[in-house]
Amino acid sequence: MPLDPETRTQLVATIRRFVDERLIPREAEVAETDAMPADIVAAMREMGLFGLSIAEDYGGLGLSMEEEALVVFELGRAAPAFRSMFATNVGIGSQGVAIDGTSEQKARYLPRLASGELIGSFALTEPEVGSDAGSVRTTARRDGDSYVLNGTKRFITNAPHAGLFTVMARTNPDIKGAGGVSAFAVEAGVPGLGLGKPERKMGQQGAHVCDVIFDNCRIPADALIGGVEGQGFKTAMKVLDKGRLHIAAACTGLAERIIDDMLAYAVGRTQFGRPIAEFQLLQAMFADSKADALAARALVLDAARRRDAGEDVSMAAACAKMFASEMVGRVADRNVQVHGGAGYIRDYRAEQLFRDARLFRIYEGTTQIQQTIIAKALIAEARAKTGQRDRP
Ligand code: COS
Repeated sequence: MPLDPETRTQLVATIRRFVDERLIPREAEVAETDAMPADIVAAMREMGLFGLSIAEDYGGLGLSMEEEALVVFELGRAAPAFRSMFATNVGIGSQGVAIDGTSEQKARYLPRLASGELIGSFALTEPEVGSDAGSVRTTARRDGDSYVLNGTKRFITNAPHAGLFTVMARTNPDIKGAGGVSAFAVEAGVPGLGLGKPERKMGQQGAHVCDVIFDNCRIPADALIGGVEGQGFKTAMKVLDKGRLHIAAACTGLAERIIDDMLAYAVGRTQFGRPIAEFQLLQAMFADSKADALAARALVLDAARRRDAGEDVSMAAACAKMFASEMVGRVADRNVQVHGGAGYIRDYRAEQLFRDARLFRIYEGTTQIQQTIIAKALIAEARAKTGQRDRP
């Protein structure tokens, strides 16, 4: 059920206040300590942020994609590590079960993911498998009432905190590509599941990433998401279609915040006897940044509404993710430039947000993968229109 306009406005305003009053003032502390304060996580739980996208029947807020985007525009204004804390529960760490899980799997996991009691993580990437997601090497061998998992997953966001992993593993070694992959809901703490040490990253301190290692890890057969083998790659792609819209919304929010920072600095800083905001070369940067952010907002909302209407938005989500992540990179770079020497100094936020924003062009599919998805869809459309076969 879509929220009525008044509730929606209130929700967005509440989140904006939370970001301004509770999150932005703690950015330096989180970046310094590389830890998320317990009181912030508790407040996020209380506000229902872990369950934004999970259906109300399972204790979530059950937001539509458009509503989620509006909320994430606001949340995206804080340093991205804050959003990362609950984002896997809203997106890639819950949606495998939410979209394709059996009713037992949904009942078992979604309420605890929605409340934030359980952190969900998405385990697709491997040391040898990144963009080529169909060539997963982790194996899941059926053995009676169990599957036995072997392999390593790499750079898994929130893995150090996770209680539940959505794991893509090959159940059919005879099918080399996507069709041999299945998705599993794997609980943390099962024997044979180990974690690597948290990685040291370029940015987003406070968000944690590590390897997940399966060494003869035995899980019950009913952990197979949806109960059907060979569907795991498609589950992952559906999860990522939604995830990419969420990321695009986060990029948009961050760009809008950075534009505010850029202007606040430029009206206060004087050179040549005038605020630097009065110089036209800088004004071009403000204008380009504003147009960039507005375009991303429009792109995200259009794709979100179309997803809510039941359309296939793979291509639109790829366009939104590609544009918004590249866009926030440009805006973050201009902000460093506007700040001049101060843009390179840790005590100002410009350099942190520049480093933080860099990840958006990489995870949940690089810009180059988004381009591939868009081009493939366009070529398929053109072939359908012209009646051309796939290959002459
Ligand atoms: N939704 C549902 N099904 C989808 C789909 C989608 N968005 N995209 C593809 N599929 C289906 C296809 O229809 C096809 O099904 P059939 O075999 O029944 O025809 C199957 O999945 C394989 O699709 P395809 O041949 O297009 O797969 P490719 O191996 O060419 O891979 C890309 C496509 C490159 C787009 C995919 O591997 C990808 O997204 N890679 C990036 C992964 C990523 O984002 N990694 C980041 C880590 S997660 S943080």
